[in-house]
Amino acid sequence: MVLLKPDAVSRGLCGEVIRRFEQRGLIIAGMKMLKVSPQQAKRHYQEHVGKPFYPDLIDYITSGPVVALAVKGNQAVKVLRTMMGATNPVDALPGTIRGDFATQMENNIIHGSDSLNNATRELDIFFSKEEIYE
Ligand code: IDP
Repeated sequence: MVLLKPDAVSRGLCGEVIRRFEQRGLIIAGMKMLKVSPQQAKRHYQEHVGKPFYPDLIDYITSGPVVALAVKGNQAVKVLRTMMGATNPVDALPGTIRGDFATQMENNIIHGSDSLNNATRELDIFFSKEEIYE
């Protein structure tokens, strides 16, 4: 499950990021633009409740439209996480999405699930079953 975060949308980077996924051979099985509701944001980021950056994280992800993607492919979680680069863009290598397009942790362009279990949980927040295609 990928979210192109509000800064990716406002900076016009969605096409570039999706192009990289498709070029790599990953399959876009679902895609939609939406404004994340506070309820969705709290479910999505439940593991970060209580951390100092949590309020800003919720404010940010609900601040403007995002593009949600259901992506599949061979070892898709691992491949996507590698393509995304380190959470802190300062540490992200050139050639990764964050390494090429971001410098700030709070505006790091993209979310990608870190496990299949989390992908299933997160897909359920943003997609109905009918919105994901074989
Ligand atoms: P990930 O997005 O690489 O999976 P997580 O640890 O799940 O990283 O954190 C979720 C998001 O929360 C990050 O993408 C980043 O935007 C934000 N975040 C994580 N740690 C910090 C921090 O220490 N300060 C500010 N924002 C943070």
